[in-house]
Amino acid sequence: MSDLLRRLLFLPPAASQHARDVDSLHFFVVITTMLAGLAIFGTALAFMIRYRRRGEDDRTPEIQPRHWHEALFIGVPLAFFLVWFAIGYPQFVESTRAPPGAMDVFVMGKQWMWKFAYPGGPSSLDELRVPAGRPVRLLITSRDVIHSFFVPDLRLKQDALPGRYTETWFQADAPGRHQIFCAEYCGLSHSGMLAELVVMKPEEFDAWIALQRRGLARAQDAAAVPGDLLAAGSSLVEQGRNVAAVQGCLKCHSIDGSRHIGPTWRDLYRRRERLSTGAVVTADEAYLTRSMMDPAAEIVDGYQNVMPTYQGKLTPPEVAAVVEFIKSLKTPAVRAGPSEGPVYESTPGR
Ligand code: HEC
Ligand SMILES: [Cu+2]
Repeated sequence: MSDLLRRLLFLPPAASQHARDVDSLHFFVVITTMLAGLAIFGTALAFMIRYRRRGEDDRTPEIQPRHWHEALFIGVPLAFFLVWFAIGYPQFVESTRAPPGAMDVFVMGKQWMWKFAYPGGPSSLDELRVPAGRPVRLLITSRDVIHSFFVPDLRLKQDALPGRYTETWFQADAPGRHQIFCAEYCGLSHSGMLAELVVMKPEEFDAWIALQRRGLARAQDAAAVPGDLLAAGSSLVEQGRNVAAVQGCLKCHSIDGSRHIGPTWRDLYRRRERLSTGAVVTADEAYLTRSMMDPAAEIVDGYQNVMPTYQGKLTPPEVAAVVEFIKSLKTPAVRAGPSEGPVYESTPGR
């Protein structure tokens, strides 16, 4: 049934549960509006015949609709709307909250390509590799204009905004390849801003990312170019540490838990932070980015509004690196040594 509808509506294959849920909602909306449209059309046709003018002196009497007519006209569409909302809203909420343990991938759009950075530092251009059957959280930003990350097969579309992070997540069903588009007109080669999502068997993905990390380590040993804050080869966390040191963040922020001119970065990530307005926010990626771009907008309770803005001073990749650095400053819970195999940055508390 849904396969038939999918073909009738020219929809691409659905590569995740989320895609199937979106399709169900889509089919439901299309079918109910078609039925309602047909019913209105049918009624109009029946009335045309039944109440046609039968003679020269045939006059229509004035008709006043009854109250229950009015109630029906308002109530039925409203009921439909509420049903759509009841199906659609939970889907929307689910699509914005990655499950705990999702693997984080940083996505950066730029004219006219997509760059992906994986946990531990490896990155790739115009090709996003992910394991099948595991949740992947995308932290999306742009380094120039607004782009939009769009994977039709996953029914996934999220804007990429300069100086800000947006997030979304997905879990692909099975190994395969899917087209990625930019869905926000962004300049001359917008239509060529293509990338590919490669869903791999989980074992193959683990092997691939391990290989990438080893390659990185070797490149690091071969000495990174001094002076380049985002030296190719160093991990995001390392890059973030450099950026923070060079930009002078560490003059005001400590990383050891002690209070300085600004709050410490130790255990800052996902901390519940009380603001001077009394509001409490969770220090997630979006908050950390805002804190650098527009520090005056949210002042941490008990601190002065003295932090300068870094809008325009930090490039989006540098911001991503600092965010990763801050995220790495977690006091470890009791944990036995470095574990074997891939370690995914997880998102506790979600
Ligand atoms: C002149 C001192 C100073 C410098 C330099 C500075 N900050 Fe801050 N920062 C502060 C103060 C004070 C606050 C708390 C008040 C506020 O929220 O604006 C703060 C708040 C923050 C917060 C929110 C912290 C929290 O606990 O919620 C982040 C994140 C942050 N800064 C990042 C940075 C980064 C990244 C840099 C360097 C690129 C930097 N800061 C440079 C003084 C500074
Ligand atoms: Cu674009």
